[in-house]
Amino acid sequence: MRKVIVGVLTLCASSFAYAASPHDAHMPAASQAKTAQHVSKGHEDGAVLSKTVTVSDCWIRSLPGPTPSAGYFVISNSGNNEAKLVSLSVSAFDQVSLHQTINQGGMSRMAVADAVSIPAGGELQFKPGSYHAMLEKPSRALAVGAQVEAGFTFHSGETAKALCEVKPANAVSK
Ligand SMILES: [Cu+2]
Repeated sequence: MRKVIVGVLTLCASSFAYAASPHDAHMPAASQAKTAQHVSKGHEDGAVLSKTVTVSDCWIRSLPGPTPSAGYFVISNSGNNEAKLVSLSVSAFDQVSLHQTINQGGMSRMAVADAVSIPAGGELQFKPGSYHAMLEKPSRALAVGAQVEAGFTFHSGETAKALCEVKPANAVSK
Protein backbone atom coordinates (compact mmCIF):
# COMPACT_ATOMS: atom_id res chain seq x y z
CA MET A 1 0.00 0.00 0.00
CA ARG A 2 2.75 2.37 0.98
CA LYS A 3 4.53 1.73 -2.28
CA VAL A 4 1.43 2.63 -4.25
CA ILE A 5 1.15 5.99 -2.47
CA VAL A 6 4.80 6.78 -3.07
CA GLY A 7 4.36 5.89 -6.73
CA VAL A 8 1.48 8.31 -7.13
CA LEU A 9 3.44 11.10 -5.44
CA THR A 10 6.37 10.49 -7.75
CA LEU A 11 4.10 10.79 -10.76
CA CYS A 12 2.75 14.09 -9.45
CA ALA A 13 6.22 15.40 -8.75
CA SER A 14 7.51 14.54 -12.19
CA SER A 15 4.45 16.09 -13.74
CA PHE A 16 4.97 19.38 -11.90
CA ALA A 17 8.71 19.35 -12.50
CA TYR A 18 7.99 18.96 -16.17
CA ALA A 19 5.62 21.91 -16.22
CA ALA A 20 8.34 24.10 -14.74
CA SER A 21 10.96 23.09 -17.28
CA PRO A 22 9.69 22.46 -20.77
CA HIS A 23 13.12 21.65 -22.16
CA ASP A 24 13.90 18.37 -20.47
CA ALA A 25 10.85 16.19 -20.86
CA HIS A 26 9.42 14.20 -23.70
CA MET A 27 6.30 12.95 -22.03
CA PRO A 28 3.58 12.81 -24.69
CA ALA A 29 0.24 14.49 -24.09
CA ALA A 30 -1.40 11.11 -23.59
CA SER A 31 0.74 10.26 -20.53
CA GLN A 32 0.07 13.69 -19.09
CA ALA A 33 -3.64 13.03 -19.44
CA LYS A 34 -3.22 9.69 -17.64
CA THR A 35 -1.37 11.43 -14.82
CA ALA A 36 -4.21 13.92 -14.56
CA GLN A 37 -6.69 11.09 -14.23
CA HIS A 38 -4.62 9.52 -11.45
CA VAL A 39 -4.55 12.67 -9.35
CA SER A 40 -8.09 13.89 -9.96
CA LYS A 41 -10.24 11.38 -8.15
CA GLY A 42 -13.90 12.21 -8.27
CA HIS A 43 -13.92 12.61 -12.03
CA GLU A 44 -13.93 8.91 -12.73
CA ASP A 45 -17.59 8.90 -13.70
CA GLY A 46 -16.58 10.55 -16.93
CA ALA A 47 -16.00 13.95 -18.36
CA VAL A 48 -17.05 16.96 -16.31
CA LEU A 49 -17.79 19.86 -18.58
CA SER A 50 -16.01 22.93 -17.25
CA LYS A 51 -18.11 25.92 -16.26
CA THR A 52 -15.15 28.30 -16.51
CA VAL A 53 -13.00 27.03 -19.38
CA THR A 54 -14.58 27.27 -22.83
CA VAL A 55 -13.40 26.85 -26.40
CA SER A 56 -14.66 29.04 -29.24
CA ASP A 57 -13.93 29.95 -32.87
CA CYS A 58 -12.68 26.49 -33.72
CA TRP A 59 -11.74 25.82 -37.33
CA ILE A 60 -9.72 23.27 -39.22
CA ARG A 61 -7.40 23.95 -42.11
CA SER A 62 -7.99 20.88 -44.20
CA LEU A 63 -5.05 19.68 -46.24
CA PRO A 64 -4.96 16.64 -48.52
CA GLY A 65 -3.11 13.68 -46.98
CA PRO A 66 -0.47 12.76 -46.14
CA THR A 67 0.04 16.41 -45.13
CA PRO A 68 -1.46 16.85 -41.64
CA SER A 69 -4.38 19.22 -41.24
CA ALA A 70 -4.36 21.71 -38.37
CA GLY A 71 -6.95 22.87 -35.86
CA TYR A 72 -7.19 26.38 -34.41
CA PHE A 73 -9.39 27.78 -31.61
CA VAL A 74 -9.53 30.15 -28.66
CA ILE A 75 -9.55 28.84 -25.08
CA SER A 76 -11.01 31.22 -22.49
CA ASN A 77 -10.55 30.72 -18.77
CA SER A 78 -12.86 32.76 -16.54
CA GLY A 79 -11.84 30.76 -13.44
CA ASN A 80 -9.52 31.71 -10.58
CA ASN A 81 -6.97 29.03 -11.40
CA GLU A 82 -4.70 28.44 -14.35
CA ALA A 83 -6.12 25.86 -16.75
CA LYS A 84 -3.79 23.43 -18.43
CA LEU A 85 -4.81 21.71 -21.65
CA VAL A 86 -3.37 18.20 -21.65
CA SER A 87 -5.12 16.50 -24.55
CA LEU A 88 -7.70 16.93 -27.23
CA SER A 89 -9.62 14.85 -29.73
CA VAL A 90 -11.17 15.76 -33.04
CA SER A 91 -13.79 13.32 -34.27
CA ALA A 92 -12.57 12.95 -37.86
CA PHE A 93 -8.92 12.26 -36.95
CA ASP A 94 -7.39 9.24 -35.22
CA GLN A 95 -4.21 11.07 -34.20
CA VAL A 96 -4.34 14.54 -32.66
CA SER A 97 -1.41 16.26 -30.98
CA LEU A 98 -0.69 19.66 -29.48
CA HIS A 99 1.95 21.55 -31.41
CA GLN A 100 3.65 24.90 -31.24
CA THR A 101 5.31 26.60 -34.17
CA ILE A 102 8.59 28.14 -33.04
CA ASN A 103 10.73 30.63 -34.89
CA GLN A 104 14.38 29.72 -34.41
CA GLY A 105 16.99 31.88 -36.09
CA GLY A 106 14.61 32.78 -38.89
CA MET A 107 13.57 29.15 -39.41
CA SER A 108 10.08 28.02 -38.52
CA ARG A 109 9.72 24.60 -36.96
CA MET A 110 7.14 22.69 -34.96
CA ALA A 111 7.52 21.22 -31.50
CA VAL A 112 5.17 19.06 -29.45
CA ALA A 113 3.54 21.06 -26.66
CA ASP A 114 2.83 18.59 -23.87
CA ALA A 115 0.62 20.86 -21.81
CA VAL A 116 -0.53 24.36 -22.65
CA SER A 117 -1.46 26.78 -19.86
CA ILE A 118 -4.29 29.29 -20.02
CA PRO A 119 -3.94 31.90 -17.25
CA ALA A 120 -6.73 32.57 -14.76
CA GLY A 121 -9.04 35.19 -16.20
CA GLY A 122 -7.28 35.01 -19.56
CA GLU A 123 -7.42 33.35 -22.93
CA LEU A 124 -5.06 31.66 -25.34
CA GLN A 125 -5.38 31.72 -29.10
CA PHE A 126 -4.35 28.70 -31.08
CA LYS A 127 -3.58 30.19 -34.50
CA PRO A 128 -1.34 29.76 -37.56
CA GLY A 129 2.32 30.36 -36.62
CA SER A 130 1.69 29.59 -32.94
CA TYR A 131 -0.06 26.85 -30.97
CA HIS A 132 -2.17 24.48 -33.03
CA ALA A 133 -3.65 21.02 -33.01
CA MET A 134 -1.91 18.74 -35.50
CA LEU A 135 -4.50 16.49 -37.08
CA GLU A 136 -3.33 13.22 -38.61
CA LYS A 137 -4.79 9.89 -39.74
CA PRO A 138 -8.17 11.17 -40.95
CA SER A 139 -10.89 8.57 -40.39
CA ARG A 140 -13.20 10.07 -43.03
CA ALA A 141 -13.11 12.60 -45.82
CA LEU A 142 -13.93 16.16 -44.78
CA ALA A 143 -15.77 18.57 -47.02
CA VAL A 144 -15.08 22.28 -46.73
CA GLY A 145 -17.90 23.79 -44.69
CA ALA A 146 -18.50 20.64 -42.61
CA GLN A 147 -18.65 20.87 -38.81
CA VAL A 148 -16.50 18.52 -36.74
CA GLU A 149 -16.72 17.89 -32.98
CA ALA A 150 -13.68 18.50 -30.81
CA GLY A 151 -13.17 17.57 -27.16
CA PHE A 152 -10.62 19.16 -24.83
CA THR A 153 -9.32 17.70 -21.55
CA PHE A 154 -7.65 19.82 -18.88
CA HIS A 155 -5.29 18.84 -16.07
CA SER A 156 -8.08 19.40 -13.53
CA GLY A 157 -10.04 16.60 -15.19
CA GLU A 158 -12.56 19.05 -16.58
CA THR A 159 -13.40 19.08 -20.27
CA ALA A 160 -14.67 21.46 -22.93
CA LYS A 161 -16.27 20.90 -26.31
CA ALA A 162 -16.37 22.82 -29.56
CA LEU A 163 -17.66 22.48 -33.09
CA CYS A 164 -14.97 23.18 -35.65
CA GLU A 165 -15.65 24.39 -39.15
CA VAL A 166 -13.63 22.84 -41.96
CA LYS A 167 -11.94 25.53 -44.06
CA PRO A 168 -9.92 25.23 -47.30
CA ALA A 169 -6.12 24.91 -47.39
CA ASN A 170 -5.59 28.63 -48.07
CA ALA A 171 -7.60 29.82 -45.04
CA VAL A 172 -5.63 31.83 -42.48
CA SER A 173 -8.39 32.51 -39.94
CA LYS A 174 -11.98 31.57 -39.19
CU1 LIG B 1 2.16 20.98 -36.10
